[in-house]
Amino acid sequence: MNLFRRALVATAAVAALAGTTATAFAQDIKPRLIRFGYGLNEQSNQGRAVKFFAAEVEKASGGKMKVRAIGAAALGPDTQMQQALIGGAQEMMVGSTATLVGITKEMALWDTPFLFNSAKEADAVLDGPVGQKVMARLQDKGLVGLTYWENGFRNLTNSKRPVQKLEDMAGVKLRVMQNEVFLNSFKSLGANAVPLPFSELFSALESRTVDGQENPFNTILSSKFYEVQKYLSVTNHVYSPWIITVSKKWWDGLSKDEQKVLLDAAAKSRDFERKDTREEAAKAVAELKAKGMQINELSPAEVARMRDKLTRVNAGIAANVGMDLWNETQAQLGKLRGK
Ligand code: TF8
Repeated sequence: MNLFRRALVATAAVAALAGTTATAFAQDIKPRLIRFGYGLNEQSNQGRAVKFFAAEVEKASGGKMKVRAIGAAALGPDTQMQQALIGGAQEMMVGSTATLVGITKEMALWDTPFLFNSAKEADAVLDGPVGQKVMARLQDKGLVGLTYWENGFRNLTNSKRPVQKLEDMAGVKLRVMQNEVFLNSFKSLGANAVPLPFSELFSALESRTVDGQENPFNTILSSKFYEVQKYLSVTNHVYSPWIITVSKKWWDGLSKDEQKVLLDAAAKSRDFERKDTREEAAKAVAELKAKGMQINELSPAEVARMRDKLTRVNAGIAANVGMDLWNETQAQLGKLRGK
């Protein structure tokens, strides 16, 4: 590089730097410490995306807003963190929408078995008017939802036997997430469903307090469930979103610029997280096999039987979330499917 070009590059670099600091100074941003809790470990897709979010917030705020990421449920299981956010003792978290159903009943929509046929459908509904409406309902309860991340399509693992048909579920003591939809869904499949927080799951599986659980491939891998579960049945019975929430008490005290930093970082983190999760999920089956899990698909006939049993819980979900919301969802899905 000749001298002239080198000088040009240097000037450009200084200008870029000055530009960032100038905007950060012009903005109404105060030093903030954000305690951001989550339930999975640092090496999980959830952990990676929280790290990404933290870096975005620091960058966009010129280092003033610091995100302290606290994983592995060190701040408690989802339900406990939600209460801390509502009370203002913690600023942010990411967790399952399923654990929010007790706070905002409309969240049960996402627990509808076989609601989405693909991640593409899930993105369209979650990011569209229905997803935004459900998210907005959190505000009366003291929470602000920023965006949905992908947890993913859930699959069944257990330590007893391969689940190849409906009857194989009989008597399997299965950990489910803590809400009525999951409880009813798995009871109707014949399992002995036991609600437990995620943070207690590994040891419950290890001690055989429960025989099985259901979660996306990513989590089965990152939480090392393959160490304590032999059989994995590919059921894809429901798509689970994660949701980033903020304490409304705290949020209301932020400037518009500070809120924008968080909203922009959330939007970027969503794209990062979904891509990363999908890439990991695509490789996970082979890895789980290599770790010694015995994996089986279900025949289309068995999936149909399961679907039939599970869709019996739909009427109850529709009534709980409200017929308007239910119909709007079905209408959007119909359009997406070209009907
Ligand atoms: C579950 C969920 C978990 C989430 C996570 C801890 O089984 O799928 O992945 O709750 O945020 O509980």
